[in-house]
Amino acid sequence: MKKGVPGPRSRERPPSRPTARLSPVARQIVSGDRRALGRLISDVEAGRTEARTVLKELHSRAGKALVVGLSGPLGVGKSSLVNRLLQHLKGLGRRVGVIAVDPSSPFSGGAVLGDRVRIDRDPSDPSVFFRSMASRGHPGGLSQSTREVIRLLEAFGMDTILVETVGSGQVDVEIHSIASTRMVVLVPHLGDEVQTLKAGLFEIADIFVVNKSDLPGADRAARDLSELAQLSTPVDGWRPQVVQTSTLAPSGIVELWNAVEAHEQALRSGTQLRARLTERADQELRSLLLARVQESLDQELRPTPGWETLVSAVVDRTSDPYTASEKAYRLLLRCL
Ligand SMILES: Nc1nc2c(ncn2[C@@H]2O[C@H](COP(=O)(O)OP(=O)(O)O)[C@@H](O)[C@H]2O)c(=O)[nH]1
Ligand SMILES: [Mg+2]
Repeated sequence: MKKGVPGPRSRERPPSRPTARLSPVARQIVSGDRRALGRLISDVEAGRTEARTVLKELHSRAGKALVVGLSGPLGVGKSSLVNRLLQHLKGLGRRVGVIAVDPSSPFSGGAVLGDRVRIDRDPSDPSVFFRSMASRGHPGGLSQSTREVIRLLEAFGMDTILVETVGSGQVDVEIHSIASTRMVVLVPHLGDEVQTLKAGLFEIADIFVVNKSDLPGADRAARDLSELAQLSTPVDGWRPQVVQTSTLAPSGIVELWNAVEAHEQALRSGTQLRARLTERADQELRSLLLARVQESLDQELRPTPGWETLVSAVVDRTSDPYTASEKAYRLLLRCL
């Protein structure tokens, strides 16, 4: 194990900090109560305020896990890779949390779309915890829920968190950027997949995975991606690496995990780790603040006569909406 990369850990829970001052629910989480964790995650997803209280308590206990994002188009084999990585990580003695941000990921036995892969899971295995998250709901936003579920899994004692998302636009890019190592998964015939990744995932890949390398064209695809990677500016000495895998054989899984560890090592020995953590904290604060402002707007400003007057003025064309919104902004500041 290289210096600075967390783990491998034993399957035993790490020595815990004193829990006497924690609330009962927070204590259940840090002591490894899976049912309590499941319930709290549901509270987080529903945006219940009780969850917020526990999240506050647990923040200082989180932040140490290696968070790995797997993103890319539907059907490229992300869930299959998660399966294979899990086997490897269990062999390393890691405790792994898996989050699939995908309504149709059948972790919980939901409908299986087409021939998509079901993650093998053993509910009694204490070293693994799965959660699939619906892409709808989430009053505070899907990205915020993801951050909070990661926080809970870390406090629960997971040292590795795998986050699977489907490459589809801005929300996916946002969730993907929560991870410290970001994999983008593709398959040998890259044409269409590369097009669908124009949303920006491509720029935030630390590792490109050419999965289904048992199919023809994998070498070619890997070469093309390596050439692209060579054009990028190295960050802390790291240029995106390209790894070929096949979950059928399986092959390339160990190499893939080694690339993750090498990337974490590069992050830790350079300036990027702090930069990424700062970017993540900045995004989270912004998202919480915007939610708070939105709440004040709906609950405190919109019911006031001042707001109604501004709206009427726009309707009567005695004010334009731009001027009215400036005035509304000043009114809102008074509400905050
Ligand atoms: N030939 C081949 N098929 C694979 C490989 N990995 C996954 N698949 C298949 O690709 C399909 C989609 O896999 P899945 O893991 O659900 O993809 P996801 O949508 O990206 O999570 C399934 O039928 C898998 O059996 C691979 O390495 N080689
Ligand atoms: Mg999947």
